[in-house]
Amino acid sequence: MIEFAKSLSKSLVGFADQTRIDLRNRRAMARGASVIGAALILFASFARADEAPKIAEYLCYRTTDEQMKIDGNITDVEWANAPWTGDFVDIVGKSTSPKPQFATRAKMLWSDTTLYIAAHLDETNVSAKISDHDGELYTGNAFEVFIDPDGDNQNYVELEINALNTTMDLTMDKPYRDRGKPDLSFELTGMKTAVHVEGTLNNSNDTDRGWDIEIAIPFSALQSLAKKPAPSDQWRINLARSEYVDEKTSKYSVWSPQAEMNMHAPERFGYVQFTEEPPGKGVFKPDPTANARLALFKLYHAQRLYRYKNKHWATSLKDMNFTSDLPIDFHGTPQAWTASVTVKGPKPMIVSVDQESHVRVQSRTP
Ligand SMILES: [Ca+2]
Ligand SMILES: [Ca+2]
Ligand SMILES: [Ca+2]
Repeated sequence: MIEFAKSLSKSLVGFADQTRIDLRNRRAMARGASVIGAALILFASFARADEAPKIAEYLCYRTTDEQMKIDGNITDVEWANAPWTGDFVDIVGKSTSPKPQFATRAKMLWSDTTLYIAAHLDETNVSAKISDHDGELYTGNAFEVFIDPDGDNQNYVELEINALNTTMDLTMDKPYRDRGKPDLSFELTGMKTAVHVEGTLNNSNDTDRGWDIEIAIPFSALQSLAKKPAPSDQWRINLARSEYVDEKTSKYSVWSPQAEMNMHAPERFGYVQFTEEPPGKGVFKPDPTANARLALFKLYHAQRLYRYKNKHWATSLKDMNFTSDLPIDFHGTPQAWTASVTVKGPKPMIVSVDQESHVRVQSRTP
């Protein structure tokens, strides 16, 4: 069995390195139930445990215009002071990963009421088919936004938009790998979106330049997930683009590298820090729990590999041959486990993760 797992692991990691997502697999992933999908995600993540690329960071400045016009024009004065993200990278984000075929970059702004997102996607053949809201947008080229405001890996939003300005929005109670379920009935109420095509839509007889997207998400639409942000708060957000390279196969490029072929690993979403500083003057403050989270998710993936081989969770770190630079407090039974790391500093905290990748941060009483 272990030999089989090893050879499967090898072939799946090889496959995952191509960072292509077969349509059939995407459908299964959307339903959250594919055995191959689960194994592939498992091994892809295991392969990168020690060499995960850096999680992206962004300073989100306030807009001076409380009523930004959402018309798809992202070159106007409102957006001038918002910095571009770097060009999106391959979803796995290894130094050896291929460069995405087309460049993608994005900007974000905020106001008292609203999170604004702009994106530019280079594209030689802008196309979109689905026109019904909450339709299967993943069957075509799309831009995607993932938002986990409180960074607990549970109860996060996925938004997809195509070049017809069709949207699909849903919440996940937890990631698919943890048996989470999508809730398509969730609506980003009051959201405004617009798309501007630089070229011709659904006409492959010419060469297009790309498409621009402008999105305004009212914080009130996220009230079931989070309070609206205060200055210096950080939310976990990722931005992604799926691009079909043939009829059945899409490739992902992302703002924050996911380190595996799986968008539904919220611990890899980027850090967006809301600031009131004037444009260009803000300072990004690294998350004090970041190293604890990295150590705990390395353990989480080791546990998943252990369970794959043994059909139950490990009950000690020794069972997994797991070592860590940070001292980890571990409690587990074959059915459930939790692990925590104490973060020292002026405000000591205990960061924990459990078998459903639920992250909790508590202040430690002295
Ligand atoms: Ca959450
Ligand atoms: Ca919906
Ligand atoms: Ca065209």
